[in-house]
Amino acid sequence: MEIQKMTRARGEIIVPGDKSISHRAVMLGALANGTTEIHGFLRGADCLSTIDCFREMGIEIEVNGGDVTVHGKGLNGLKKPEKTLYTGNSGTTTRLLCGILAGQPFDCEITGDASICRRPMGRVAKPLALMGAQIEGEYCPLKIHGTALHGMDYQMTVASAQVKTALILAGLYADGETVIHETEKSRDHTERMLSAMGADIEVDGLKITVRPGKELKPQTVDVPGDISSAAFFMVLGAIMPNSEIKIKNVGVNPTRTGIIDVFRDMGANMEIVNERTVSGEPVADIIVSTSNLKGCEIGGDIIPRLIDELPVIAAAAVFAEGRTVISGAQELKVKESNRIAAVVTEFKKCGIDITETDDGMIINGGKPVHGADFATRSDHRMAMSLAVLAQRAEGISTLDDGECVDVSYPAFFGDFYGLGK
Ligand code: SPQ
Repeated sequence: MEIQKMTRARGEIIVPGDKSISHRAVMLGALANGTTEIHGFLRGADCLSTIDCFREMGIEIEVNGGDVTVHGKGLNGLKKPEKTLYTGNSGTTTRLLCGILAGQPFDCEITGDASICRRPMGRVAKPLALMGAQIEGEYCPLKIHGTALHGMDYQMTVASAQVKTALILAGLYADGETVIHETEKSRDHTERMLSAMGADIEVDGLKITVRPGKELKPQTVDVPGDISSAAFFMVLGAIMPNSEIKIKNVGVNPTRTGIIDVFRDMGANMEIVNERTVSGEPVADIIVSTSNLKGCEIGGDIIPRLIDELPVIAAAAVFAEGRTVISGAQELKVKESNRIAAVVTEFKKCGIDITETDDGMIINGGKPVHGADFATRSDHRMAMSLAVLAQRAEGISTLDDGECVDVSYPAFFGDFYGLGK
């Protein structure tokens, strides 16, 4: 598809519900005793895969627009699925399910699409094995033999909310205390939601302690807008001339707001207003207008707080004066695509001065950019980042697969072009 060009981007927008919170609300709702109501649920392909998997395990789930009702059957209420659980393109579904399924009284299999089958699952299977889990395979399809689990004290080796959450969920089924030490603070939506549901969970900095034995109480969950989706409009508003975009009702949990910190560093014209707490999560409106961005250094413990936003932050860096260095972001290599190689290869097609490094990239910004025929690798975040980049590129740009945005933001192009009218 050809990317239509706009001359400016102005207006208000509400981005779809947070993907991470939507997944967790369905999963924890299924394990709670009673009915969980979810409002503002993200009806993207990934979260719908989570719903399908739980329906396959006997959980009744009603979907009515962004309102989802999950009829939870308690921690021991899942039934053995009759077929292989299919997680589509969703790493979150696959890895979090490993944690839940490891301690069930049945065996099952999980698999997903071609991208999921290339993503490492040993990172959850190995630490879960230390709790007694029996998971065959380091890549999908995985065979999970449900078994009794025991608690453990575990030092994580990778900054990953998915690995952490898989261990926390397994901890709900273990016969003793599970202590997890994170390397860096990653998104903590699971900890917040479990705590609201009455689970025995304590968080002390990078240390999380979970004890089994408590029933989960159902909740009403109001899902805020996803800051990872808001990021595309934050960058668009900053790089386009004569522009101002207000993104309403965005989740600003401090474990997710690395892009706000980076935007401050880059000198973006940005305001965070109407800050409040909804369903135990911080929420705000974000206003970004045309900015004279400058390059900056992005690395260290901020990386897990903006990992999914890095492709579009790289697009911002292209239009910033000076050099931007992104380091410590090797996790990008194991996402829906290798997002370091993907960004560098696609950006180079536009004449951008960008260099790949082992753990990130270096961009020398503020130079002319021309359009190109982009390969998205069917990675939703690449497609949306390239659409933003293309707005400031001279000439025509195309995407080989615009439909992959369905994974996290099915209405992306409508919302995007709406701001140019
Ligand atoms: O679910 P999936 O496919 O892994 O999605 C991505 C994304 O870009 O949408 C990553 F590719 O988000 C992850 C994120 O990178 C969602 C997530 C979560 O909900 O726990 C955590 C992050 O992954 P990780 O590996 O750092 O734990």
